[in-house]
Amino acid sequence: MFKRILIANRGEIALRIMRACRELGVETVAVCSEADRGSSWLEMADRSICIGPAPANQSYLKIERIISAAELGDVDAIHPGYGFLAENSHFADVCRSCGYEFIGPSVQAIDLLGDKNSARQIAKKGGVPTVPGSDGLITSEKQAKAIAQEIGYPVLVKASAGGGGRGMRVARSPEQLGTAIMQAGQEAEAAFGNGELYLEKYIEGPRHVEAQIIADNFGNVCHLWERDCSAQRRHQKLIEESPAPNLSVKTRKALCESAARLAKESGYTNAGTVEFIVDKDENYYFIEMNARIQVEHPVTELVTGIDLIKTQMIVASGEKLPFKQKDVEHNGCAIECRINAEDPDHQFRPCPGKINQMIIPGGFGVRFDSHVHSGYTVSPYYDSMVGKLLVHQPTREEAIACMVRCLREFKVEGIKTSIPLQLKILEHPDFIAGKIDTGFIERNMMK
Ligand code: MV4
Repeated sequence: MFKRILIANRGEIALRIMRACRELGVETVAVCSEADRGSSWLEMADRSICIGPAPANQSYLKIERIISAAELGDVDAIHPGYGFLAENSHFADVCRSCGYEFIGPSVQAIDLLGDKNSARQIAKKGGVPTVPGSDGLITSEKQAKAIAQEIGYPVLVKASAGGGGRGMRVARSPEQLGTAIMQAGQEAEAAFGNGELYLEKYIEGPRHVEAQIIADNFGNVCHLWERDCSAQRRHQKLIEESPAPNLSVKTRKALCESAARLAKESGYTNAGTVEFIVDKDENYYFIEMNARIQVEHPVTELVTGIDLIKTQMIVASGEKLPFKQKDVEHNGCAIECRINAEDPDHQFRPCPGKINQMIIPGGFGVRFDSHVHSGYTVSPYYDSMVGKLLVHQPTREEAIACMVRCLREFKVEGIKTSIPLQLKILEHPDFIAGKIDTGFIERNMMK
């Protein structure tokens, strides 16, 4: 195991990693921006180093400064958390070239999966279901129209360099397809410097189901079952749960085994998430893979009893996975609400400011992963997520009841939060019935 690691992140996930390290006997070096200096989560590190001004591109995204801090702190490895540099293959490469293990997948795997078209090709090769569409990139409008004619409209034009909903255009007719290709291509070129596009049949109102996987450096790959993340608005997840409701055991098993196969096929190591969309008839299709630990990883920790951050550390330090697929259990139901500082009266825009008072719920099967407390000021410079409230109960019905109880118990004064919206979702008859797809929130909550 490592002696000391640097955490190239902030807030909730930095604290989560410090806690895991403390339990493993691994020392931690935290980095922070000037805006975060003095924050209480930094006190949980053995040492903290200020690496620059508040804007992330001058601190948390500045590779040279992070490497300087790693040298100063004399660490063995770097954990990137999520966001910031987590899926930057150049950063992973620099870390390893400088002699610091990057706690994540190989540079090759990040690049292979970061390109959505190549990820799709790998999935096909591994027999993982993909959405009907182009065999590779779109090379001309004429070719795209021929493919669309064959698979049928509506179709979705997607950027190879996209992901998380960026660089996508729906086309419902040949006329729209020309425009969609032009717009998606320009947007992708401007945002990613890569205008490559591919085509898929557009699946209307799908569920978003993702499978957690973890792999060691010896070819052992396990899936840790799935999470349903359909409760999102504008690609911001609000509620995640496991197991996915209203999904047959057969589909769940097949989807999760497909995810493990994709990881195996791509030579993937460390923790990752394979995203699928599931249609009304329970057909599931691979859409993309996230080469990082995700925000919602504790949902999986609760139902499997496996500490994902510790397991990341174990496999990154060159040890074998401490469990086999047959040992991975799935017990009960876990639900997570991402508590965001946002204003429901103004299109849910971020609502930074000082938390004057905060009362955190507790009780049986309740977990709150957060770096904030009464008196903490939520910075306008970073993500507006202030914490993740999780419950773990024997059944979904009990988990919903527990989460509703907790959300009502939660008191946050000084800033507005997503709590009222999450309460409304959890009390909606369709959510309670598990009838939820990616259009649910816009359809039911935005009136
Ligand atoms: C799709 C789709 C329908 N059909 N692909 C959005 C983000 C990116 N991960 C892929 N996304 C989608 N791809 C096909 N062929 C619908 C979405 C989609 C979506 C997917 C997952 C979670 C939320 C979503 C919200 C809107 C659209």
